[in-house]
Parts: sequence; structure tokens; C-alpha cells
Amino acid sequence: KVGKTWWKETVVYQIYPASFKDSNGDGLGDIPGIISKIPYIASLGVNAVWLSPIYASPQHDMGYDISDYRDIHGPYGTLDDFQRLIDELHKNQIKLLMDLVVNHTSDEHSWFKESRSSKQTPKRNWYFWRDPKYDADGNRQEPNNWRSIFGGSAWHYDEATDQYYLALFLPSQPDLNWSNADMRQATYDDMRFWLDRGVDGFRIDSMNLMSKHPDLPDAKVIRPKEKYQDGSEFFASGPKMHDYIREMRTEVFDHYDAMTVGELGFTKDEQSVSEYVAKDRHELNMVFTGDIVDMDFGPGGKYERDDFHPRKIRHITNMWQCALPKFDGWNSVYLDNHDSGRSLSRYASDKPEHRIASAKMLATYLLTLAGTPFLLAGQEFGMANLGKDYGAESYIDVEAKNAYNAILEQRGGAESSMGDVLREMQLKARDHGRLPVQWDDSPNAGFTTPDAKPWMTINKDHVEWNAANQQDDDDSVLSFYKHLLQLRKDHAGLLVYGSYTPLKERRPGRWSSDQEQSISAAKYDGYEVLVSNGQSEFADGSVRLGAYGTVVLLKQQ
Ligand code: TEU
Repeated sequence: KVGKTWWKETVVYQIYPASFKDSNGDGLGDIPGIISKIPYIASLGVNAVWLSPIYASPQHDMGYDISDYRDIHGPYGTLDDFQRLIDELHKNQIKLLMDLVVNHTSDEHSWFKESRSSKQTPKRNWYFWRDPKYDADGNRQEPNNWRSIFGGSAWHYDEATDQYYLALFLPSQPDLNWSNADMRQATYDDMRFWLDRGVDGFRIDSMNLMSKHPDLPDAKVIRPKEKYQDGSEFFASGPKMHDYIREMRTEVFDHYDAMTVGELGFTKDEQSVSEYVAKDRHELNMVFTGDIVDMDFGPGGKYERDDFHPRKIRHITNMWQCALPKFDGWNSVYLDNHDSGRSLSRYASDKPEHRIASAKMLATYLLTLAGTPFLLAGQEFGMANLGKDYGAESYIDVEAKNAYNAILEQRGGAESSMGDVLREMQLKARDHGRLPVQWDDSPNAGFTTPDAKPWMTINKDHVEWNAANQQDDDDSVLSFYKHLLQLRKDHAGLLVYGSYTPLKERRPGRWSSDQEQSISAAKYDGYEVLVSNGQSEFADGSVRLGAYGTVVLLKQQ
């Protein structure tokens, strides 16, 4: 009943270019490095690569701050390298998705330079410029009280023209004003530039932030002690959002059969999400909602603790798996990306005694649900977060650093009071998702030459946990992934196009994943084991699951 298309049958492999493979010994991954690993990528059985940004950029946010949409960041390679990458991937029947970051540009983009140059330039209105406000004492204030996603005010004063510009992420990432039709057309041209070169689609960054409430009203004051407040009510899924997507589709995507996946922060309710992906709306193929990766954020933000419980994953999963088919919408399924810690360390266990079973359990989750799965390079052989010796001063990502410093300031500068925050960083910080890929057990893990200085810490556990030493081991995590990826193809009717019905919740009480569970029910008579991670037994119609156990049962025909 579900319509068949290539992007539903696809499994996407996310490559973070800085961390994948360095070909020239400068300690930074690059495009020739990715090309050299295409045989490995093809051997996994994935059919698409999502490449995080490789465009020209000053790299204040690892390339999510683009200064030229039509050029490649020098240290990553050239446009010719990029063309070779597309062609080589296509020869191996692998599609290429680029990261489309058009909610904002870098402040070094020529558009912004021109925009900030004077109030009269036609590009002034390509960004958000507003006059200061003044308080009763005549002190200059920001135009509204919105907090930036990376901390501090979302507004930045520019002396040259005595106005503020809006930047929801870093000050060096000014937000584009999508209500300007000329700006939209220029952006569509940039998209065509890549699609004309053979790119197969886009992961669209911060998609739902593109339409803001036209009046940019003050956010409700939820945390009175803080100067800046969460304004997402007025900048996420704003009134023109769906007009922009439809225009983008008819102007660009429809002409190329391009696959689209929109990243939706803040928008999590069934109705709003369905408006992006319901088939009859002709908008996006699928979206990323953040509810699993944000599941254990506290009310004060990412680095505050909220109870994590496996039941939450089940609840969120059941919700989306059941909701989107009602609208003929398609799911995306992911546990890992470059904005978070590794799922193995966050949601399961990277302890030696549980690590293999945990990684295989998460693999089973990822690759047997309804929807298009996305995995982050390294996940397929069980990469984990950095350990406790990666201390506060080690973190290099701007998000974790800003959050740490803001909380430290609230606590009066007492480093000794920061233990709880550090624990959350060890689980969730973006540094962990950006670790160089551990290809082998050599110094620098085969990511770069042994004497180079890698741009990012290499996890010491690469000596044991790497792609090379799992290659020929039938029981390895890597072999398990390959097996599951093959099963998805062999059982596409079920694993890709099948429907999802949650089992009744049997155990309302608290349980944890490292305890044994047993599920017995006559209804499993006549089933056989399709997948098991070695932590399950199935006999006489009943299942026993050990710690982090998983099993897939197939009804015998
Ligand atoms: O992320 C959007 C976003 O909302 C994230 O900032 C997220 O809230 C945060 O990382 C959670 O820890 C996208 C990109 O994925 C991210 O890497 C960029 O920094 C951001 O946009 C700005 O382009």
C-alpha cells in the first residue's frame, strides 16, 4: 500500500568531513580521504552518504557557517575533488546528500558584507536588521529578548549603521531573511549549482527556523533571573514556513527528483510535524525531529540532567512510527549525529562487558523500524564517547564551551561545583559525535598519518575498537551491521515497507537495560529468530532477553 521510491529503500551514512579520513597528513579529514574509503562504504551496504558541510567557510561552527555556497573549503579539497567524489559514489550505486545550510550564512559571506555596509543597499533586507531599543536610563538594548541557541543575546550591534542584526546561532552566523524574494531566488540558484553537478538531495539544516514571526515579538519570560529567553515560539515553524518549502520544491527539488530531509528543532507535535511530511502537502520527503536526541535535556538546557529511561525511547518511537503513516508521511530513524554524544554511550553501555551487545541492540533498533535509517560513521563498529580523562578544558566545540562557561558564571565561577555539568558533557557534547573515525589500531587510528596532529582528540580505545579488526570477525559489530543491512534488502517488503504495531506495554514498573527480561507469550508460536545479538533465547514461544538483549522474530510462512 505504501508507495515505493528509492529514498525509502535507502540507508544513509553520515560523514563528518573533518573526521572521516585525512589523505595529506594535515590532521584534518578531506575529500580525497573520503574517496579512498568508498570501497569500505560500499562494502557496508548503505546506499547514500550525507556529507556535513564542505563549503567555503571560516569554520567558526565547523562549516555550518558558509561564506561561499559555490566553493569548497580549501583544506577539504577542490571542486574537481568533489566531482570525483560524486562520480565515484555513483559508480558504486551510492547517492550523495549535501548539507544545505540556508537559515543563516557566515558573516564573511559577500551577501552579509554587503548587507552590513549600509542601510540603503538592496541586500540590507536579506538579513534581519533592527534599531536598538533604549531603556528608561537611555541605555542601548537589543531589539528583543531572544536568547541565541549557543547562548547570550541573539542580537548583535553593528556600529557602522547603529543597528542590530539577528543571529540565532553564533554571532558569526547571521540569519537570512526568507521573506525577501530576491534572497530566496539567489539561494535556489546555489542549490541548482550542486544538483546540476549530480548531487542527489539535501539534509536541510535548521529548516524550520527559516520563517520568523514578522514582528519578532519578545519571548515570554520563563526564567526571570536570566536576561535572554527562549524565543522559539516566534522563530520556529513560523507563518510562512510552508510557503517557502513549497516554493523551494517547485522551483528546485521537483526538477531533480532530489531527496529532502529537513532538520526540525523545537517542532515536536504530531500535527505540526505532519504538515512537513504528509504526502498530500508536497513538501519534504522526511524530517528529523529531535525528540530522542533531546530526550534527557533538563528544563535548563542540554547540560542539565533529566531522567533518562528506555521507556521514553519506546514512547517516542511508538508515537512517530504510528503517527506519520496516518498522513502517508515517511519517517527518518536515527540515534546519532554530529550534534550529540554517541548513542552507545548515551542510551546503552560502552562498558567492556556490554559494549558488543549494546551496539548490536542499537543497530537492530535503527535498521528494523519503518523509515529511512541514518547512521553516523563509526557507529557501524561501535565507536563510543571519550572517557572521563577528557576534562572540561579539553572540549573544543563551541556549544559545550559556551554552555559550560555560562553555567560556571551562574555558579559564581566555582569549578568544583561543575561535576554534574561535566557528567552531562561526557554523555551529550558534540565533541564525541565528531571523533575521528577509528580505522585501525595504529597511532592516530589510521585517520591521519602517525606523526600528524589530528584536529580532534582520537579516542584511546581505538587500539581495541576499530574497523580493521572487526572486518573478518563474524561476531563483530561491523559484521552485524552488514548482516542487518543485507536483511533489509532481502526482506524489504517487511523491513522497509511493512507496517508497525507496538506491542502492549507489559511492564509498567521501572526496569533498566542491564537486567534480564523475559517475555513469554503463546502468540510467538510459529515464529523463528531472524536476528539476535547473542543476548536472547527463544524457545517454546517465549523470549528471554539478557542485558541489552534484542531479538527479531519472523513468523514462519
Ligand atoms: O543544528 C541545529 C540545532 O538546533 C543544534 O544547534 C542543536 O540544537 C544543538 O546542536 C544540540 O546540541 C544544526 C547543525 O546540525 C549544527 O551542527 C549547527 O551548529 C547548527 O545547525 C547551526 O548551523
